[in-house]
Amino acid sequence: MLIKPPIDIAPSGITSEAAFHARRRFVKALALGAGASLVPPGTLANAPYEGKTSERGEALTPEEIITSYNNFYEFGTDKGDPARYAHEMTIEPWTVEVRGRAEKTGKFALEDVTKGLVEEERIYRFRCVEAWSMVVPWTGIPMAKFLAQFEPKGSAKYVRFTTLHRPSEMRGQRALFSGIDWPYVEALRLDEAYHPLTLMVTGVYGKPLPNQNGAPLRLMVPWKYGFKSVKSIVQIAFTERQPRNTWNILAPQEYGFYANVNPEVDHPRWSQATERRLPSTLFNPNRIPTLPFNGYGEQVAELYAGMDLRRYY
Ligand SMILES: Nc1nc2c(c(=O)[nH]1)N[C@H]1C(S)=C(S)[C@@H](COP(=O)(O)O)O[C@H]1N2
Ligand SMILES: [Mo]
Repeated sequence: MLIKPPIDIAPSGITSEAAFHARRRFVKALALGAGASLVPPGTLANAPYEGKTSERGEALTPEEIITSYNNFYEFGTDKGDPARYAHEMTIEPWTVEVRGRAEKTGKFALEDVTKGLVEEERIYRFRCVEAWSMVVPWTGIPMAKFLAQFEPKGSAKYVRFTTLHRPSEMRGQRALFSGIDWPYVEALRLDEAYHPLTLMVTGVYGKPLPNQNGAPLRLMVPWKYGFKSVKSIVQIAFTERQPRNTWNILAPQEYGFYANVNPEVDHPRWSQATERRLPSTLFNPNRIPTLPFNGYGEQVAELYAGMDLRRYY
């Protein structure tokens, strides 16, 4: 596994002394580890997180919050359920099936679909449709590179991602009244999937992705609401027509296909104009304005040129 240093590792501007030394340690570790290959996917050796921020200078959400406050309905609907029960899911071995409009289809071992692909660290804002948000240092493979290895055909216009369906290990899938028609599915237009910001995530905070965050592979599209970022992916399908997605099937009036973060289009039951940036408490709610496309408009707005974003929500 090749490891590329985080893109914002270059010393720039004013840095705290601790962060400076942490960076030096990291650069040293990189130098020592150059050519080493015994690093599990999702691992960035000794990545320094002290004093790290997003490109807008926002502090990272603590790792303990990112890995204990989750949505992963396969393990229950309480925010604590995934951290409590996701260890019951076996992630080794892991197989990914590729089907549809591509030259290379079939069943592949996880090692074979990540082999030779360079992982990067990306610090992204992450905004749930429920109006809470985090700033997360993800590790992952640019989705364009991940998908290109399957050689999608010209007729492929969308890509659909499907989560593991294994009721014996996912107690939420055994629940009688879950409402969701398992497995959880999500999809993107192929040009959205190929956008340089879109990531196939394998890790967080420099470590392999914990099960509750969607190990071993999950989608990340930082300008869209969190429900698009489907977890624990076992199938990828290239399609000509727009696939349905789980939350759109469940409540089409509330959740669309596009799900671009948009402070001007409210959820029918609550406002999307602001968000609670975690950590958020009763006394310090940390409520901040929500930005169009979650602050990534400059990079992605052109994908939707000419589209009525109230209609295509
Ligand atoms: N398979 C699956 N993927 C899923 C979900 C889910 O319930 N099942 N929840 C989604 C929602 S609503 C959000 S906000 C994010 C939460 O990701 P996190 O727990 O890593 O913060 O995962 C998304 N991916
Ligand atoms: Mo969400």
